[in-house]
Amino acid sequence: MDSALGIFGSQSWLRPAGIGAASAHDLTVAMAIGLGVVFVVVMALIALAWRADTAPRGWWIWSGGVIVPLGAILLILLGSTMALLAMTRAHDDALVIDVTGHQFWWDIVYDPEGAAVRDANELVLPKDRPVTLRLHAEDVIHSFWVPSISGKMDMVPGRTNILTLTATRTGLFRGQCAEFCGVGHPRMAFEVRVLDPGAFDDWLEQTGGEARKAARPDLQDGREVFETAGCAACHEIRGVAEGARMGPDLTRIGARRSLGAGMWRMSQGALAGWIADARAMKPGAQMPGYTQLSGPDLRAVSAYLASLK
Ligand code: HEC
Ligand SMILES: [Cu+2]
Repeated sequence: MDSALGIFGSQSWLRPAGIGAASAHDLTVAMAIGLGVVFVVVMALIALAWRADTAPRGWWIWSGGVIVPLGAILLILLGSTMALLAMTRAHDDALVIDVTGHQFWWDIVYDPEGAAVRDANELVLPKDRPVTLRLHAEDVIHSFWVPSISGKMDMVPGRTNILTLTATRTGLFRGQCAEFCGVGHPRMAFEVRVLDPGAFDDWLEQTGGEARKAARPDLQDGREVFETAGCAACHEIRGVAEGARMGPDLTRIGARRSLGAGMWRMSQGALAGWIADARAMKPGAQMPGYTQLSGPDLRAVSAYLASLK
């Protein structure tokens, strides 16, 4: 089976796609250049001192030893760091998205006080619009990080941390939990899709409603397996079984590119493998294996989930 690592495009801040990542990038480049200049100047001064035969005057010591390092360099660095921090604070007109870290997946609710559209394991963002992420954790500390777009922020149980970001380039990016949270931690990733604002609105509207109806008899069988095998104790499919939150929302599972929080390329085969034995595909996954399902039942339920787009 195809591992999904690396199919989600960029996870690099060297080609930034968000305001936070761009300023971190610019600050790093400016620091590297600035420190290069300081290095050359200091080396030149040492060479001069080596050749001079009188001791340096007080003025040299005050300016080179105190004023330049403290005043110029530290203040500039402090100022730009503060400006960067200010960018991560909340905006009034921003789109609000609740993101909750679970072992080892992501629950996502768009516009929680309005349309409240729930999805999981992929984050879709409108280009050039500020977004306020309200970060929560269900069980242990996780950390939200999309290196191409923004700096990271911890997700702490019982707290709400705010991260404001603005994506500036459409495309596919990769996010990753950045705080060790248990065995499944390295496999707690997600995909980030940045869409043009119009496409984002369409996507949100389409994602909001109930799940697509099971159109064929085999898909209806699959829905029945979902309802009778106990899946609905942990998973929601809007319009079929609602309210369970222990596992990712599956209303649009077939539309995700990846399965298992950014781990495997989505396909009916991967879904069947996952349902039969999730822990074989993702050590530590908090979902029981369903080896007892008959072959036809497993096929039907995975075909049904794949059809939910
Ligand atoms: C005890 C709760 C529980 C039950 C019961 C359960 N699951 Fe899960 N399921 C989870 C959890 C938790 C995850 C997330 C695991 C992870 O990614 O670490 C998950 C993940 C999944 C995923 C991947 C979702 C994604 O976004 O990639 C699918 C598909 C899935 N379950 C299908 C099923 C089906 C079908 C059944 C019934 C046959 C079922 N589950 C029963 C808890 C459960
Ligand atoms: Cu985590």
